[in-house]
Amino acid sequence: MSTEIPVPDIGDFDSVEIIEILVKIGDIIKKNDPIVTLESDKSSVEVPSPLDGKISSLKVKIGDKVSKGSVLAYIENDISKKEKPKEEEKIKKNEVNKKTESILPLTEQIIEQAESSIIQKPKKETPKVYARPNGPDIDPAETQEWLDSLEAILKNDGTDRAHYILKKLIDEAYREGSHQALTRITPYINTIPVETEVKSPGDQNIERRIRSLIRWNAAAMVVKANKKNPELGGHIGTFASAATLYDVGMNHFWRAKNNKFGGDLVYFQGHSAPGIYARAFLEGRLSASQLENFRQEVGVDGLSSYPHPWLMPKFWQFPTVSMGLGPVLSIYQARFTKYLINRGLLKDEGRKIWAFLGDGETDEPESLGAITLASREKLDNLIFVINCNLQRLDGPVRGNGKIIQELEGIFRGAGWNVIKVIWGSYWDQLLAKDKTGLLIKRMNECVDGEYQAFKANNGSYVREKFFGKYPELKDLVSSMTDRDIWKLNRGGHDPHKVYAAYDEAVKTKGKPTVILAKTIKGYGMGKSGESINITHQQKKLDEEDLLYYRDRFDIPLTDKQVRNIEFYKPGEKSEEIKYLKERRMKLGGNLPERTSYAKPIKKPAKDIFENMLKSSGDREMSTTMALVRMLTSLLRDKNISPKLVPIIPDEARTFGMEGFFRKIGIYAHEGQKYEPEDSDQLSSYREDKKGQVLEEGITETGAMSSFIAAGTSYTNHDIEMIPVYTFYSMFGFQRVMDLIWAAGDSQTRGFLIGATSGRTTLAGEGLQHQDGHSQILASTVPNCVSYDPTFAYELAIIFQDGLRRMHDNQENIFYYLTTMNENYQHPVMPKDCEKGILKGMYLFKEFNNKGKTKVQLLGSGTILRVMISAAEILSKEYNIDSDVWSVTSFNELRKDGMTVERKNLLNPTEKQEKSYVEDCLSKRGGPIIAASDYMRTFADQIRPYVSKAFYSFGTDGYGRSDSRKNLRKFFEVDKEHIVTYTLSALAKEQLISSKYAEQAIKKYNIDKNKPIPIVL
Ligand SMILES: Cc1ncc(C[n+]2csc(CCOP(=O)(O)OP(=O)(O)O)c2C)c(N)n1
Ligand SMILES: [Mg+2]
Repeated sequence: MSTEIPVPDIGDFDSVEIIEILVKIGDIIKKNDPIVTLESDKSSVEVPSPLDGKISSLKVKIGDKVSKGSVLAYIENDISKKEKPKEEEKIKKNEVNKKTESILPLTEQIIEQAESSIIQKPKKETPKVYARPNGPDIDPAETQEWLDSLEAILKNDGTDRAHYILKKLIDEAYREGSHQALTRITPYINTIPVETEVKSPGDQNIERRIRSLIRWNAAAMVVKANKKNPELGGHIGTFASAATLYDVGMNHFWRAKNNKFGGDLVYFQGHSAPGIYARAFLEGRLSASQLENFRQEVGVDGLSSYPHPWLMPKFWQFPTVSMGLGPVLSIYQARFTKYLINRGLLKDEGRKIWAFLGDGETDEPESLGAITLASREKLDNLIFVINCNLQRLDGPVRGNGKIIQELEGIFRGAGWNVIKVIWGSYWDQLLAKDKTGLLIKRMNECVDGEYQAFKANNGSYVREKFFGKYPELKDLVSSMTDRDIWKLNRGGHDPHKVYAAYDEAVKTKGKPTVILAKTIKGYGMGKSGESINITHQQKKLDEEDLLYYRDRFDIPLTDKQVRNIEFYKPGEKSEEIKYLKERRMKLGGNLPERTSYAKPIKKPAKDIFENMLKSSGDREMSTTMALVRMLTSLLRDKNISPKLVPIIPDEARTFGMEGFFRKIGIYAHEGQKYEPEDSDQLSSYREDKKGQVLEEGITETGAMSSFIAAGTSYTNHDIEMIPVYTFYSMFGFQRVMDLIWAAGDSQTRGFLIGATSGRTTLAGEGLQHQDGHSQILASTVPNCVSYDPTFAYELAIIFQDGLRRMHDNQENIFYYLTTMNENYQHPVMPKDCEKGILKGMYLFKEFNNKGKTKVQLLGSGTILRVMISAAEILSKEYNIDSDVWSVTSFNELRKDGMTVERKNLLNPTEKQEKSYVEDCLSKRGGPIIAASDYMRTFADQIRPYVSKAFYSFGTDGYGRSDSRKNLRKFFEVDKEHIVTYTLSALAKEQLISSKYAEQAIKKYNIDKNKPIPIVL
């Protein structure tokens, strides 16, 4: 039986053109296979088949206009078994999967419920029975009594009183030792009760010795470098505070990548790098000479100041030192890992993403800005460790408050599992003796400024100032010496407490975990830097300080060796080295280590781009639309399609990308729990657990972090992916430049698309939206390759070459392409221009009229079209010939110019080479007039590399709202200004009389007295 395939509801559009027919008569197709592609003036979208079957007739051809209900084709769906699509088998299998999928959430829910009901293990000596908060009530009568009491209080004394009683009950529960978080902020004690702490299986003595050696070598590295050259700088105090936090992870938790396992990913706090190097030195991965050359990277095999994958590509994985970037990148890394798993591209091996951050670092909006995404997406593969040493660079983080409590409230409020590691084991006994809760009260009331001061002083100071406030507390420590009091340690320095916290974190299901570890900045540095305000910048230790440090950590060095600041590494057969290596071997290998075993993505079939190289005929479209068309075609390529990661921060409709929603789905880890209101429409909002689009919401920071996660997936997950992040060009580089810089450092591969770009193409949006400088900002990132194409074929050639370079050649570059929202016709690709497109310019058209006066017109992006119009006027009205050049990239031309110039200067006796731009222009007549929709600086970049007179025009100044025509007039990049300025330039070059320019000024009503737009 034949059934018609009509155009479904396509939203607000009527009479939409068919631009592609994707089936032939006789084709056997599956439900949802595309039949045709429709294109409105804003977007293109494929129409899927509503059922399986065989196409029996086609009712449309390319160029036809259709509306909702128009019949596209007929399909026979009672085809014989033999003819059924091969995929049928797979579909059947999928059906089974689908069922499992629908069961899974229920199972997960049950597990989740059961797990969340597991509460504090009862103290051994007094076993108690607890009602399961989410389970059945074990004593309904008792519950009813409590409820009746509450009701009576509410009735007789009102809500305030009821509130007071409830608060009292909770306080009492805490005082009695309940560790269930009943409030957003819990008392200032460890979250994990002593009784339930999981004990470390490690040999604590050896681990302490190893840690001490790492501490020493880390400090020595910084002191040595600064002795050599005080300019070099560095940090001792940060790692000193974090050593235990790293050591426990390295010895017991962080599994390396190897041929059996994908590896945990650890974002180290940037300026703790010396400690990470010091461990790698003991492991034999770095040499003493490399340590000697800490912070010396020019001409020697030195070590980067901070984690820089670009500079140490086999070692560092994540650039973290620009504060705030590590945390946000790690969140999106964790999400991207789940994305790959849910899409079936990556095995779920329970890998974890750990991020270390400073407490001061949490001031950065990037640090906390995405934490709700982590809980919303149930990222139980993510663990934050915040080193709360209470200090940042200048002084206390929250001198008048408590950073740990503040962060606890924020993270718990955001739905994270919060583990506070405040007090070390030496406090356990005191807390056990504190029957009245007075010690906890004192702990709660002290502020961080005081806690810092305690550790900057000594035991007797702590006795007086902390315990001394209450006689009962003074009594509590009366039998302890000052030395004993001084030994009362902080949780983050206690390997037992840290181990227990990490153990719980890795076992937590359904939510991310944050560990808030209290430490001491400059731990062990004594009077030279322990817990004092200048600790952060302490990079020199005098002899006395070094001797103290040696003694404090029992480093087996003589006084002379200490004076020489020697590194210490025990022999290969020593207990320490054997232990350390064995631990890492058990955990799968080295960490950090950057490798890639990804298979290159096969290049797409050539015909995928064929349509883009043809003329669009009468059809007008923007380059943003051309991009969407190209991506839609690429989604039909079986090699490329699964690897494409379209990333959009809530602007899919602006860019005409809403067709992707239905076609490839929006990634949503929970699938779609609702029927979207537009479900009957062709571009309905379809969320899917296997969805491909990363719809980020309004966060350029988040979208950029996803871009980096996807673009570095070739190293972090051994899978090459192709992120295409499309954004409003104004909210790209300008907004998230630091992340783009980090993308470069990370060796990210992918395409950044600055859509609706240029100062005058986004007419109505005004000053805050109109971008005239993103291309200039792009030029500052060394491994960013940027283009400002005008025509669809240019875009296709560039994109295709990008895939070749990043995936065939494995070059660690990324692209920035600007696309516009101005609709115009696209010509057929001129012959032999591919190389020029990629190099940055090619001859688009020659206007040969009388052969008398000539000018070289260079245009980029949308302004190339202005140059073409100006060339026509110059030819027709003034008999002036011109060569019109399409400049696809002033940035690439500049790179070539710089390189050639440098080579020539270094080889003065050799034959001097020509820059590419000079090669193009030197034999051609007349001055050069160059213009773009960006600031003049953009075109000015090639000025030094040409030998002709050069005039550049652009859109310097703030944007504003108006029509494109008026904006181009205002910025003086319309055809009238270009003609006038060209005539004037030719007069200046003595090639024509100046009267022509004067006449043009009058003819076009150009106001000579209008100020230059940079002041308006
Ligand atoms: C974006 C950014 N701003 C400023 C700095 C300079 N800086 C480096 S470390 C630091 C203080 C860090 O304090 P905290 O986060 O508490 O780390 P700690 O050293 O105490 O562990 C500052 C301001 C930076 N690295 N990045
Ligand atoms: Mg700090």
